[in-house]
Parts: sequence; C-alpha cells; structure tokens
Amino acid sequence: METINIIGLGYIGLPTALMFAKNGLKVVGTDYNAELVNTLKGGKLTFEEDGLEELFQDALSNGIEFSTEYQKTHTYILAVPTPYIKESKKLDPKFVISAVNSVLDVCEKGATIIIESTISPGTIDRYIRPEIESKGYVIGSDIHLLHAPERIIPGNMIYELENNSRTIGADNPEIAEKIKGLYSNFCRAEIVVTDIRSAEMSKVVENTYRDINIAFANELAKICRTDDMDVYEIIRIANMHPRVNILQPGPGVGGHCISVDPWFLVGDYPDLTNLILTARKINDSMPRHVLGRIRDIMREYHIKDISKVGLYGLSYKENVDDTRESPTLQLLERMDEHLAFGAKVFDPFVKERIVDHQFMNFEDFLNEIEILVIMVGHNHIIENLELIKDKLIIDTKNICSYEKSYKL
Ligand code: SAJ
Repeated sequence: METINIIGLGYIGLPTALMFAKNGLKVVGTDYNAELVNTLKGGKLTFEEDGLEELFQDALSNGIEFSTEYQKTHTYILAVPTPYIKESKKLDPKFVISAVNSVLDVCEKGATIIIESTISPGTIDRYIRPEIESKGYVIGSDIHLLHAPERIIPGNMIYELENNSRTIGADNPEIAEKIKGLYSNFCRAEIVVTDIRSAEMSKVVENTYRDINIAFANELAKICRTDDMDVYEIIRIANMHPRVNILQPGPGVGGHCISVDPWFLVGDYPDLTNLILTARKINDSMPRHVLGRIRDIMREYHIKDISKVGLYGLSYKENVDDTRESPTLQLLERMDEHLAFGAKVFDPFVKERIVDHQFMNFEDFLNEIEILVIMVGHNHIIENLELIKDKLIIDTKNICSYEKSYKL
C-alpha cells in the first residue's frame, strides 16, 4: 500500500492524518518540529480535542508513523500554517512554498500535492505554480496540484471531519476524482469538485461570512449598551423570524481562521472590501469594549486596583486550549497600552503559563479577585457557577444571571 505523507501536524494535519490511518491507510505524519514529533512518537497528544485520544489510539494500532523527514511517495497533503503579514494584511505563503520544495526534493514522478492550508485566492497561481515550474517540473504530468481546504471546527473536529462536506479544487477532473476517492475513506458527506481558484475563494468566503455575521451581533451589543436594551433578548426574538439567524456577541473574535482570512481579501482588494474591513474593525474593537465595561464596573463599585480583576478564559473560544489571537490576549494588550498591569488570569484548558499573573488553580484565582470577567464560556465555568455567585461579574458570554452580573 502506498504511503500518504501528511505535512504539518498541527490542529488540522494531525486529526486528518489520524483519520486516514484509522481508516486503514498507510500514513506518515511529518513535521519539522522534532519535539512535537517525539511527543507523538511517545504516544502523547500535542493538543486537547474531544475524541482525539481515541482516534490517536486507533491510528497507532493501525501503524501510523511520525517523522521529521518527508517521505518518498505519490501523495502529499500539506497542512502547514499560512500566517498573514501584519502590515500589508496579505498572506505569507513561505511555509507552503518551503513544504512544496521539500516535497519536490523527495517525491516520485507524477506525485500529487494536496494543499489543505487556507490560502488567499490566487495563491496557487501566483506563488506555487511558478515555484514548481521554476524547478523544471511540468504541472499536470510530473506533479499534480490540488487545493482541498479544510472546514473542521475546533471543539467538534472529529465529528466534522467525517460529516462535513468538502471541496476539492483541481486542474484535472480525473485526478480530482482520484483524490475525492481518497477523502471518501473517511468523509461521509458530499465532496464537491471544482477548479483551484474557486476552492481557494470559497474557503476564505466562508470564514469572512461568519466574521461579518459575528460583527453584526457585536455592533448590536454596542448599540444596546448605549441605550440599556437587552441584546440577547432582541436577538432571540429576531431569530424567531424564519429568515433571520443572528449570531452571538462576544468579547471579540479569535482563532487562526475567522480573524485572519478576511484580511486576505482586504489585502488583495482594498478598494472593494468596505463591508469586510468594517466587520474586522468591529470585531477587533470588542476587547476595548470589554475594557470599557471593566472601567464602568470598577467606577461604580469604587474599585481602584486592577489586580482585583480576574479574566476567566485565555483560549479563543469555549472548550479548546488554542489561544491564537484570543480576545483575552487582545484585551491584555489593550490593558498594557493603558498601563493597567496586574489583572489576574485563569483558564482550565491552558496548562502552561503564557501570561503574567496567570493562575493554575481556579479557587486560588477566585480568592484574589473582586471582579470576574467571563471571557470564554467553557463548560468548566458553567458547571462551577455556584463558586462565583458572590463576585461582581462581567459576563461577556451571557452564561449567568446573578444580580451582580453585568453583560457586554
Ligand atoms: N464567536 C462569536 N460569536 C458567535 C460565534 C463565534 O463571538 O456567535 C467567536 C468565537 O468565540 C471565536 C471566533 O468567533 O473567538 C471564531 O470561532 P468559531 O467557532 O466561529 O470558528 P473557528 O475559528 O473555531 O472555526 C472556523 C469555522 N468556520 C466557519 O464556521 C465558517 C471552521 O468551520 C473552519 O474550519 C475554521 O474556521 C478554519 O480553520 O478556517
């Protein structure tokens, strides 16, 4: 059986590799981070996710291997990071380019490279094709290139890997069908075949759609705050309309997807992206809005010492340990700019100390603070509401209704 070599063993690459292995394919997962590879080889996972441990065990018993080396084979799936350049807001394709080059160094003639990483529309034409061609390879015969963007949501990844529809973008329908067959090993939903540019664009559009819709909810929260209306009640009622489905406001938008992908469109089409840019700005303004709420409550209760404020949650959303672009980190940055140092922080999912004044024990954390700011609605806090009932609470996730809890 031919090996599938999955490159990049992060939040997307690892579960994907495990899923292929569980379904009987021969898989080698490759990552340049030797420590990560050794951890996996040692039988330990590198992040937490519902159902991941079980999947890992199944994949191990089916012989999945991990390595820092690219394998000589016919099929490569790239799930490497695609950061954006802060100043220009454009995608930085350097990790994809270097992964493609490493594949070219070892692959069989006629190999297929499937890029799963999110890329801005046009990246394959602009950067990847020229890179491959500059090395003397003919795309379509020496190398086949596809884009199969992932769609899984952290917190429900394993279910979504099997049950979400997928998109395969390819130049050649025959190769597309072959790769569709490959993903059908675990994907039970429809797999749509299209061209590469449509696959690139549809992925970025999906995340931009969600960003805009969250921004609408956040703008409503701000409007309602100025005139003392209950935004949750208003959204609840509006959503009873058969064609209205407003999302929930919150302390901001984090994660490596929704807060990043819309910038690719803004970076590439600055004159055409007013709505998208405004939505990004609204969502990015939410941590500042939370800071304003903290100031309101501190004033009202004559609390002067910021170290009496505790931020609950460091991850970018509930029940995950991923802290990338998290609203809490954004809020701490804002506090820093205002020389407001010393707020306490706790997150039951984040086991390493990544910020100052971070507590590892929930009760110790509660003992030190007067104002609790709920930034993330982990199940942990929902199950422990009893412990916080005597605190002043700023509840940005609408999970408790104590007399002294204040909304966004
Ligand atoms: N959020 C709100 N209000 C809401 C929903 C979410 O404020 O009503 C916030 C969350 O708290 C979080 C951020 O938005 O900070 C993003 O969370 P999310 O759960 O909406 O999405 P992600 O970033 O975890 O995953 C998204 C998904 N995309 C879409 O739903 C269109 C997922 O399917 C993609 O695979 C993923 O991006 C990705 O990797 O691109």
